[in-house]
Order: sequence, then C-alpha cells, then structure tokens
Amino acid sequence: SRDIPEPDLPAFPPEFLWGTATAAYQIEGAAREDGRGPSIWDTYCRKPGAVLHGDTGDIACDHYHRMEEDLDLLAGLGVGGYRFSIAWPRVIPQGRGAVNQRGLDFYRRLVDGLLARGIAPMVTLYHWDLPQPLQDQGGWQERDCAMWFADYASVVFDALADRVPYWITLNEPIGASFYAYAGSHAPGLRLGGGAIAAAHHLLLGHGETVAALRALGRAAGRIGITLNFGPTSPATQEPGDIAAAARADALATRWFSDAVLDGAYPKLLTDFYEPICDFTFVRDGDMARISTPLDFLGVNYYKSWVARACELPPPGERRATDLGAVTEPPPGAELTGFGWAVCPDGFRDTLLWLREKYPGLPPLYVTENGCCYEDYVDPTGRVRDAERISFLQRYLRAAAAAIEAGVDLRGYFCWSLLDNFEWTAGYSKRFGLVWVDYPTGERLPKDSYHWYRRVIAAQTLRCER
Ligand code: PNW
Repeated sequence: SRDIPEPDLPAFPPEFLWGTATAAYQIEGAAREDGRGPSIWDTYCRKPGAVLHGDTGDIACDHYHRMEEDLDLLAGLGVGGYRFSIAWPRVIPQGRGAVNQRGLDFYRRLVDGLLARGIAPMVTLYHWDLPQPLQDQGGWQERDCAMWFADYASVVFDALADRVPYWITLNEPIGASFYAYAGSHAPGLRLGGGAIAAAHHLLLGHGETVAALRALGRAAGRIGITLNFGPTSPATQEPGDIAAAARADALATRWFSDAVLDGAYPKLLTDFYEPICDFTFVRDGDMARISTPLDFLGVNYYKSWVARACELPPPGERRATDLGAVTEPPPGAELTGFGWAVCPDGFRDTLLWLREKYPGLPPLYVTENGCCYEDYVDPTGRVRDAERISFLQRYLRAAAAAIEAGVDLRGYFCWSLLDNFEWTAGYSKRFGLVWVDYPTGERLPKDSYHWYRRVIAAQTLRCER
C-alpha cells in the first residue's frame, strides 16, 4: 500500500476529535433478535418499490454479531471518537412501556468496548428508526410522540449517561419529517401541514430530551443535535429562480437551525406554507423549549445545490416538500457516485455562515461528511478508492480553513466506518472506509481507511510534540 498518497493537510488543533459515524438500522442487522421490535424502516423496506432491489436492514453489516471486529477496526484506525445510534425498538420494542434489557445490554457492551479502547462514544438517540407501534398511533404527527421520545431517552440515560461524553438527540430531523411524511423515506407518507407538524414534534422531543439530560447534571455528558446543511443558490438570475432557491435554501439550511438556535421558524417559509399549514400545533412555550441552549451543534454536510423555479401543485395536493423549486448540482461540478456535487468551498462557507448567522452558536462537530463511488475489490484484493481519498483531503482542507478563520470546530466524523444500508438506495451506494462483502459480512479496509489512519496519526503526533 505504498502508493496510497501521503495526507497533505494543515495542522488541526491538538485536541481535535477524529472519528467515524454509523447508524443502527444501516449496520446492525439482527432485526428480530434479542427482543427487538419492528421499526418503520422494517415495514417500509417491504413495501414494493420503496427501496432499490427490495433491500432491507434484516442483516445489513451484521454489526450486531460482529461488534468486536468493528471495534478493532476503529481501534486500528486510531480514532478518538465513534458516532453510532441506538435503535429505539431494541430498547423499548413497543416504543413506550416495557424496557428490553437485552437491547440495552448490547449498547452497554458497545460503549464499554469503545471506552476500553480509548474511544469516546458519541451516541445518536434517533436516527430515523421509529418503533412501528408508535407509527400505528400516528408517529411524529402526534404531539405525544415528543414525550414518548423523551421517555425512551431517559431510559437510555439511566443506563449509559455516566459513560457517554457526547449525546445527539436527533439525526437530521429533516429526513425524519419532511422526507418521511412528504417524501421517500419511511413511513412514506405524502402530507402537507402534517409533515410540518411532524418536524415540530421532533424538535419538541429534542427540547424535552435536552431538559431530561440537564436534570442529571454536568457529569451526564454534553448534548447537541445533528442537522444537515445543503446550501442552495439560484441557477440563474431570473426572479422566479431566485425566489425558488430562497425557499429551497430556507428548508435545506435554516428551518431546523433557526428553530434550535434562534427559537423561530424562517418567516419566508412560514408565509409560503400558509395555504397548507395553520401552525396551530405550535403552542406557547414550545419554541423556548426547542431552543434550550446546547453544548454543541452536529453538522452533516454532503453537498450544495442550485435551484430553478417549477410549477407548484394546488394547495389541496401540495406536500411540505413542494417548494416550487427543482434542485440540481451546480454547473460543472464534479459528482460523486450519488450524483452529488463535490463542493469543499460550500462546506467551508457553511461553517463560516453558521458562525456569522447565530451569535450564540455552540462549538461545532462535523458529525457526517463523506461520499460514495463505484468502489470494487481489484484482483489483488484491494479497494483503490483514490476518489474518496481526494474527496476527504479536500473537505478536511476546507475544515482547516474554517478553523483558521476562527470557527470553533472541535471534531470531524467521516461517514461512514462501513459500507452499509443506504436507505432507499439499499446496498447500491458504498460510503465506507471499510468494504463490506454482502452477504458474507466480510470486512476489507479500503485504501481510504489506511489514508485516514495516517491523517489521524500525523495529527496526533503533532500534538504529542
Ligand atoms: C445522511 N440528501 O442522510 C444520513 O444521516 C445518513 O444516514 C446517510 O447514510 C448519509 O447522509 C448519506 O446519505 C442524507 O438527499 C440523506 O441530501 C439524503 C440527503 C442527505 C443526507
């Protein structure tokens, strides 16, 4: 592996937290084992046409049975942190009520295995896998779901709060609301105002959960939320395109961050949503609860877009994701295997923008950034993913530039440790530093794994000097 390029990066702060990220449904498998209940993704994967090739997370990377091997892969990488999510239906199979001790035990072993290897666990409490029984009661469209979530979080805190330094309430609530209730994610509904209410109830659950952890005192670790940022600019200078891009950008960058950091939804969009949403689900005190101060903000960044205007369905047929805008990659952009634009400058600018826009911004962690390409195992048994190395190199330079410009960025978690179940794309998109052979489950570190290991080692050496 001598031909893997040397990392070429400016120095990061000595205490910078290097890591990788995964999510429960995407890697665990063991969907019916040890008392786990069904989630909305188990159901959705069985809906014809919902997921490419009818793939499911039944086996996934079989991480549930290969946890020790995956812990060793993390240790071999030399990461200081690992971000994973806890499956609510493993801990409380019915969503509320009886706790499944065997589910909790799995995560206790995972946390202990990380700590034994000197790796800090960063735990996401909700990465989109709502227990199906709760969906049957209305899911996030129900205000009560916020309390069901906070109750589940409290069960997890009781078991693990003394050992987990970083908590994340929600991963990308946009995916769990707008895409789930008005798009192509589970449960696959196509709602208008109902999806906006779901988003509000997710945020309310976030606020209640922050309060629940706060009540345990400082020893219980730090808490934040992970939001996705997909900055969107107009494709042309036509007024219609400019207005369409402003709406798309408000949803893709500010709907959730304004609520959490400023205590209000962007007026541009609340005005636009007026024909489909009366916002009566926002009650007195909600926005204060939602904007409870956080210890850190998790930033997921994958790409930027440009948008043009398109026709809007009449209000009666309009979904929350219908913004009268179509998005596409910026012209001339290099694309990843998903057709997503490679735009490290957009990443740097997003980090700078966050600092400008929100005066009380807490420290940042990049909780996801990464790419998929047409990786393959070559005849010598190697995965030569030079494109991923180049991608990561450029994004890490952008992160360094943001730090240099004064952004309080404390860590970077590459998505993902393993190739895994990429939601509606099934197993067709490989984001891993480690190749997974489906369905034998065999792991093979890609060239990018070795490259990232050297990045981390070089940065760590710098801090020891
Ligand atoms: C994130 N988009 O999802 C999720 O947090 C991960 O679970 C996922 O595997 C990863 O990014 C890669 O997709 C996204 O369409 C899903 O812009 C869709 C989009 C962005 C992020």
